[in-house]
Amino acid sequence: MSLQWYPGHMTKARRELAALMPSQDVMIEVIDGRLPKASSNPLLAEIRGKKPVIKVLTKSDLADPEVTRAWVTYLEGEPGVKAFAATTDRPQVTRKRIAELSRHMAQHRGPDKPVRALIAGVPNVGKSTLLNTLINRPVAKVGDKPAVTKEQQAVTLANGMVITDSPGLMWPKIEHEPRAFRLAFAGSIPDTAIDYLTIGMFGAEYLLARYPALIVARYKLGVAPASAEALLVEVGRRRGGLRKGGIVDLHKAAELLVHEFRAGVLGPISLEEPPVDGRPLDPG
Ligand SMILES: Nc1nc2c(ncn2[C@@H]2O[C@H](COP(=O)(O)OP(=O)(O)OP(=O)(O)O)[C@@H](O)[C@H]2O)c(=O)[nH]1
Ligand SMILES: [Mg+2]
Repeated sequence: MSLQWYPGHMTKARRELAALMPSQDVMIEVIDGRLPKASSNPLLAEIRGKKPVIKVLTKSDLADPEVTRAWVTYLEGEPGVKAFAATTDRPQVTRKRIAELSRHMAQHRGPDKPVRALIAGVPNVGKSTLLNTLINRPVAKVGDKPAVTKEQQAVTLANGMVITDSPGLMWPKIEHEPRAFRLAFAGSIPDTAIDYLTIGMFGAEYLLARYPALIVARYKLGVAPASAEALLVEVGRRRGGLRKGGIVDLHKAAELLVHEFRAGVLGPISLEEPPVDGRPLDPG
């Protein structure tokens, strides 16, 4: 299954990002810490060209810490890239890291000229939240669904740095099925464009394979269910995903599982790991 979700405002967003980038010193690419590869938009690499990038792995409070550390090391192996894991619980750390890294990466600007940085990334990864953290005021609207931001918004920080937030950008067609499923499971694709059962089955299968103990603990199971469908049946029974007559509604159960994952209540979970031998990320 390939996935297509490229609403009209994104064509404009892409054009405006490309128009602004030449005047910027650094791109701050926001990626979801639970899926750093799937949430790296290949169009942004193209728009950025040879400009340096700070990759901010957001929602790292929801990700597996060991896997996140491996991702930061891996991503920093790429030329012109600095990376760090951020969470909304530690706003001072985020402000300090962004100030230091952008100054370091924009040395050509000299100490008297303000650094200009463009925040970009796929939808719902926390770009506007990052802008609000940096300016320490709620200047940008945020929301737990994709495509909240529709226009670029620039602010000037107390240290003079000029930061622009931008609308979440996808690309016209996601060919790689696991990538589409991860983005949908984590919430970067709107519910109207996905089928909960497909995404829930994908998530259930992955969670059982990689984090069975978290599943057993969360749903108070004696042992891990034998299949993804069996897990959805247990979720449906325990979380009110039942139709009349006590039959489990698998669609409803899948939706419940997806929302529990997104809210982080299953525990710290990463959906993908970096390539083991330091291979570059394939563009898929
Ligand atoms: N748990 C957790 N949630 C976060 C973090 N950062 C952002 N969020 C949540 O992620 C959701 C999306 O945040 P936004 O800042 O609106 O995301 P965005 O990338 O600007 O989204 P679009 O404008 O739609 O592209 C909100 O519900 C935020 O509260 C984080 O570090 N941890
Ligand atoms: Mg936004």
